Amino acid sequence: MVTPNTPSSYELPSNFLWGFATASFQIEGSTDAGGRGKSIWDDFSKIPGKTLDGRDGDVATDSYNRWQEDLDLLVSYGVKSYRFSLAWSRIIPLGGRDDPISEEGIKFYSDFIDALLAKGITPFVTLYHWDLPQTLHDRYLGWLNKTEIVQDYVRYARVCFERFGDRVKHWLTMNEPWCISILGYGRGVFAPGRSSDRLRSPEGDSSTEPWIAGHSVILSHAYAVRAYREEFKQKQGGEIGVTLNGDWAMPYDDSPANIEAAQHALDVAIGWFADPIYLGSYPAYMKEMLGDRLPSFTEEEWSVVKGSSDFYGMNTYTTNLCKAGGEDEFQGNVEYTFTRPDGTQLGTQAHCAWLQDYPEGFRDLLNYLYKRYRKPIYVTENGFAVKDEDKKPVEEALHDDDRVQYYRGVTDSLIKAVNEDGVDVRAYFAWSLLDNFEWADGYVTRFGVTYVDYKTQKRYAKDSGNFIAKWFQDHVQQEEKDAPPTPVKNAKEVPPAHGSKRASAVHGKTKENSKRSWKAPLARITAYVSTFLGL
Ligand code: GBH
Repeated sequence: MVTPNTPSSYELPSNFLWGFATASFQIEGSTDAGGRGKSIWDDFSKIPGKTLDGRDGDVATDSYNRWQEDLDLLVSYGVKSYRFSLAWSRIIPLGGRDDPISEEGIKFYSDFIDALLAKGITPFVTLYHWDLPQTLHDRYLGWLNKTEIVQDYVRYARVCFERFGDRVKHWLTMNEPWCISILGYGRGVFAPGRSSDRLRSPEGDSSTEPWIAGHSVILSHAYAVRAYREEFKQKQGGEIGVTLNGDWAMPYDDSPANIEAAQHALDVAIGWFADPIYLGSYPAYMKEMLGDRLPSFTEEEWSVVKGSSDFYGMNTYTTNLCKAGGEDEFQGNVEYTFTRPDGTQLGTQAHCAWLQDYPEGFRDLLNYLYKRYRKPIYVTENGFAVKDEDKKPVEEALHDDDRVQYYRGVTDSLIKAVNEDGVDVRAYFAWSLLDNFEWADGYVTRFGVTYVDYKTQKRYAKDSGNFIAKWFQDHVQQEEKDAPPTPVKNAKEVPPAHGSKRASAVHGKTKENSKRSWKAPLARITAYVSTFLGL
């Protein structure tokens, strides 16, 4: 176990946003309340065998009823921002562009947004986190029908901009297009559960549908962004982008085939969406692997897709060691392992098989994304599920050492990426505020920094929640406005900062502080120059 040695002078800028993330279906419950229409997860999660523990999302963490309690929790952690998602079928119960809007649904989110703002918490809003209105699936197979879904999604997005955009300044169009497409239409493990595997699904074609779904997701995102920029941005002044999942890919060893395999893994996990959106083209490997199964964009579509994200939204959890081979197109025909050639494990194993703790990979991924896509990065999800946490009594579960260790590692990587590598990172959201409905895992896998006792719905802060709160309070510079103005000529007389930055900032900007604030931009310039020189 390595204890990170973050240099004490490192910090994050005062406008850095940090907090926790959740998603509507994973926390709200109350699936019948307030006129909400069904989502594709409602019935899917009730089909025997679809969730590990056979449980559904009808109650979840009961946050539809307990949102005030959740808000108090956020306040107690001292967060600057909260990332949550809107349930499309609460706002438009039937989902479609000609279907009625539910004023009750609007009011629920509107009140919540007001309450966040009243506590000084910045809302960071995801429009779509996997809970497609069931009606749109029944009418035309949802994401498989590009012409219909693009229009319905854009109308939904417009309603949200109209009703919430006076107060919401940070929008995410889609959460993890790869998961929507591959897990929903390829592996068939997430709703709507389509797959070529007839033991899993009576319908579906895993060789074509995921790529079609992904195409619709990209276009829906892009046209919604265009609507925002043309009709709302000027008066509302917010920003909008997509958030992509993507774990760091490390070659298993230094054989050329495995080095290439790691890039192929990134091309399919990330490049499939990021290259069109940020660079205006598909990765060559996607075309090579899929041939004419990869849907192409018209010229007009390319012009809407390219440049359609104001920032890079990054969800990441782990690092995979990559070996060439295998026949899993969803991983780019690359095999993943956590076992190094010498037989050791990459890091601490989480409850879910796909996750081990490897903080160096987090830093490498930040560098890769920043160099390749050249956008400010918002880390919109990152987290860990402690092995067998569910089997522990509450008192024990609260001391979630492996999760604390995970966050120690990634925060150290984060601040080094900013201060040493010059990566422009502007936000960090840990997944998740609460233990919650973990999709196909049901409630067995717990990702929360707050423990939820599902029998009582009581919430208890875990050590990791307190760790994150303290770490960010210690490392994010205090806002200028909190400090009394310090005349520059007196700067020398101000004693150097000691102890927490919080305390030091109260005495104004010290010489040391102002020197520090140059460090990140300088590192950033150095990084740019070395990229241009091809270093
Ligand atoms: C996030 O996805 C989700 O946004 C969030 O809702 C969820 O609760 C959280 O993760 C924790 O799981 O072995 O082929 O099934 C994380 C990205 C990508 C991680 C797919 C798991 C498994 C691939 N996920 N990956 S597979």
